[in-house]
Amino acid sequence: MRALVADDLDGDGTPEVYAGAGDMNVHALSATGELLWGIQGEPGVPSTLRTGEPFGDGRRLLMAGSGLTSYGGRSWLLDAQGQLVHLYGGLKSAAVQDIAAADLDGDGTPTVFVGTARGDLYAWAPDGKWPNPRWVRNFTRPVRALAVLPTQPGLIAVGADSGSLSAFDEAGEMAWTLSLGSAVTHTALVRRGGDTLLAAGCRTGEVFLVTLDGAVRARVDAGGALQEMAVADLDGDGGDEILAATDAPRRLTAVPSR
Ligand SMILES: [Ca+2]
Ligand SMILES: [Ca+2]
Repeated sequence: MRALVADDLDGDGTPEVYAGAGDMNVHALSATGELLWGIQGEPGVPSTLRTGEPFGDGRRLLMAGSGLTSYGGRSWLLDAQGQLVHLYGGLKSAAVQDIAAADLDGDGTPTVFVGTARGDLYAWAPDGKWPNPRWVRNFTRPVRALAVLPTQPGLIAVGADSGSLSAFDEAGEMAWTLSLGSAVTHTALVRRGGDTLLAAGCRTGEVFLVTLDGAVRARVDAGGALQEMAVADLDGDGGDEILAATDAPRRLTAVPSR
């Protein structure tokens, strides 16, 4: 199993579970664990699964990206019934690392952002076709993590192995960039005292808290190689804790919100 996401794509009030597996299939399960369907969207292991509304029409769709063993490095959209809605890419040998869909400029049309192991961030029109993305930016090293920033207008934040954390508007103009000194592998939005901040987790285990206009506010060290990061308000005080799973040492650290 390479990727998991739960969302109510069919809108019946109960989430389904979607799993990307090593058999190259995306599997859908009901909330009670019943297998609904499994389909192969394209040759390659669906190692990235996200959900969103890439057409801005209220239709929630599954956004899947090929990672391991992919030769195409493509991304595709599936509906709740497992029907292929659209395919992006032709990104030869570039494994997809993260996908996000957002209408950052509020014009009613979202953009589908795809970050790849070749270091490219592709911005696709929802119905865009290879080889004509809206724009491409290259980070020289693999792109690892995307985050949609709730600014006005919105921005897409991009973390890359080069250690850069950057934010772009929907037209592809860079709003700000930081060099964090170590590969930025995870990003998440964090609530702190009425503010929203961007947490950027680095491979070394350092987690930077960054304002949405690109200023480093704090840095904590999870003390090991970062494997996975999540945020949750564990103590219910209105501020999010940051959960960091590390290797060497293998442990789970909760960074308190205060
Ligand atoms: Ca449902
Ligand atoms: Ca837009």
